[in-house]
Amino acid sequence: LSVTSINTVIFDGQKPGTSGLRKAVKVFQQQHYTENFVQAILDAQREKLLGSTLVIGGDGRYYGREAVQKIIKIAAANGVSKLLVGQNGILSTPAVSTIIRKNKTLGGIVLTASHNPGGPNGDFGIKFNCENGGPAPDAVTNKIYELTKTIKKYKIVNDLHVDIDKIQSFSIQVDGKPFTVDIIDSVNDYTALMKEIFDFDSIKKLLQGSDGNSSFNVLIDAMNGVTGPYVKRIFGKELGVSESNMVNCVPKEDFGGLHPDPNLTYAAGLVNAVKSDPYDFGAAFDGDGDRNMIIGKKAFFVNPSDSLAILANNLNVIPYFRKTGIKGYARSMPTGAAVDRVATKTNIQCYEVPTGWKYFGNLMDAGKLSLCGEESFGTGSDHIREKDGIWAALAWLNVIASVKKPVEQILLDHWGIYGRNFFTRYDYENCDSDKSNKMMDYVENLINKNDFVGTKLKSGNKTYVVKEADNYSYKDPIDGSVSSKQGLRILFEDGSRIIFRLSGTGSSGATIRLYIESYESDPSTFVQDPQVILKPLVDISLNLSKLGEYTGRDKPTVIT
Ligand code: VG1
Ligand code: CO
Repeated sequence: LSVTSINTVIFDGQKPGTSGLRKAVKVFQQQHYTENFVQAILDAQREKLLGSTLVIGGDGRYYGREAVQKIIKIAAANGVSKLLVGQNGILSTPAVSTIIRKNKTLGGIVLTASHNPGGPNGDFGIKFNCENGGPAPDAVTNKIYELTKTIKKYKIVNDLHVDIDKIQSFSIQVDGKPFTVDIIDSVNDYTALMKEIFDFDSIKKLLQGSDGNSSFNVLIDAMNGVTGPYVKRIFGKELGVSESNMVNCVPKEDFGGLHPDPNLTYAAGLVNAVKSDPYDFGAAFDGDGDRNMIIGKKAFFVNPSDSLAILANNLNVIPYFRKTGIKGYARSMPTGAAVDRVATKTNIQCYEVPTGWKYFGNLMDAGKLSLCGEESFGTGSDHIREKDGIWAALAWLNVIASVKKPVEQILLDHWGIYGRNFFTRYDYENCDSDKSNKMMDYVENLINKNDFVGTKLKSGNKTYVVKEADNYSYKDPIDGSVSSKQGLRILFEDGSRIIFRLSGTGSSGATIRLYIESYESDPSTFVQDPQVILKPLVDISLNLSKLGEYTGRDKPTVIT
C-alpha cells in the first residue's frame, strides 16, 4: 500500500482543554477535521515517531470506530511501526495508561469525551497520552495546537482497513516498510494489574461473606460506558459478584441516553437503588472509566475529597503500597483539603496542583507521589498516570475488608480524628461564554483591589475575613514550568475557601464551577448537611460575584 498526501483546510479552535480536544460529534465529522488533529498529534512527536508504537482505544462512544480507522490509516502513513488497538476500539482511559506503560510505547491516543453525553448529537474527543502513560502536559498540547493552526496537508494510507472486532495481529507493507496493527483484548492487562495491586482474596471474602460475617452487598453501575467489560471481568469473574449486582454493563455508543457522569445528579439511578434496597456499597464510573462515585448503605455519600483522605489514611492495607511505600499525596487546588490533614499527621508530603490529571504526572515520575485525587470524582495512584474509577472502588473494598467497618462508620471515625472539611461544588452548565467571562473578570478585578485582603464578608451570624486572594498560578516543582490563571481563589483566615473556575472540558458555551470549603472541628457538626454548614459561604460567593445577574441563573445545574 502507498501513502497519499491530502491538501487540507485549517480549523480554528483545535485547542485541547483540561483533558484533550472535546467537541460535538458533528464538528469531528467535518471533512478533514479529525485527520488534521491526528496529524498534528503525530507531528508534535516528530523525531520519535518513526518506528514507534502507539496504543489506540476509547470509551466506545459514537464515532469512535470511524476515528480508530482514520488513526490507523494516518499512523501507517506517518512512519509509525505498530499500533496496539483495543478490540472493537474499546479501552478505558486507565487501561490505555496501563498498556502504554506495560509496553513502553511512545504514547497513546484516547478517543473519549469522558463524562460528556455521546451519540450523534453528543460529544466526541481525542486525547494524546505520552510515554509515561499520562495525559500530555501543556507543553505538548500547546505544540499540537500550534501545528493545527498551520497544517497544509496530512498523510494517509487510504486503502488500509483493519477488522478491529477480531483479536489478531495484522501486518502489511507501507511503502516497503512493515506496519503492524495488533487488536488486543481490552481488559486483560488492566485486570492483571489490579490483581497485583489489591488483595483479591480478602475482597472476595468480604463480598461473599465468611467467618460468620454475612456477605457485603454491592451495586456497581457502569453507566453504559466503557467500564462494563472491566466490571464484568473483575467484579463478576474474579470477585464473584452476581450479574444482578452489576448494572448498565454493556458499552453503548450513546450511553443509552445517560449522562455518564458519576455524581448525585447524573447517577441518580444508582443512588435511588442503594437508598431503597439493602446494599452496603455502591459505585459508579464515568464514560471512559477514570471517575468514580462511592456511596455506602442507604446511599450515604462519600465526597471525593473525603474519599482521598480516607484512602490516604488507610493506604497501608493495600499490598501495592506496602511494597512501594507511601511517597507523597497530592490533590488539585479546588479539592477539599481533608487529605492535607492526614499528610500533616503522618508527616508525608502533600502537593497542590491545578485542575487536571496531567499535573500529577511529573511528581509521580519523580517518585514523589503515591496517591492523588480531585474533587471531581477522580482518585488514583502512581500505578498508572490517569485517575482510575475501578481502582478507586477496589481500593475502598480492600480498606473495608481490612478495617471491617461500614462506609459511614469509616467516615465518622475519620472525622472524629481529623475534623471535617465540609466541601461543596456548584456547577452552572451551559452558560453564555461572554457573560461568564465578564463575571470572572469582574470577580478578578474585585479580589485584586488593594483593600480586598482584610475585608470582612458577612452572612447571617457568620463573618469571614479575607486572608489572601489571587488567580491561582502553579510552578511545577520538577520541570519548573508555570501554569497561570488556574482559578480565582479567596482564602479566609479560618481556612475556609471560595474558588471560581471556568470548566475546560465543555464542548460549547461555558460552565462556571464554584467550589466552597470550610473546616469544622466541633463533632456536633460532623453529621450535618454540608449545604447547611456552607450556606453562609455560598451566599457570600453568589453576592460577591453577581453570578445571578451575569448568567441569569438562580440555581446550579449540579450540586456536589
Ligand atoms: C473536569 C474536572 C477535572 C478533571 C477533568 C477531566 O475539568 O473538574 O477535575 O480532571 O474534568 O476529567 P473541568 O476543566 O471541566 O473543570 V475526565 O473524567 O473528563 O477525563
Ligand atoms: Co473521565
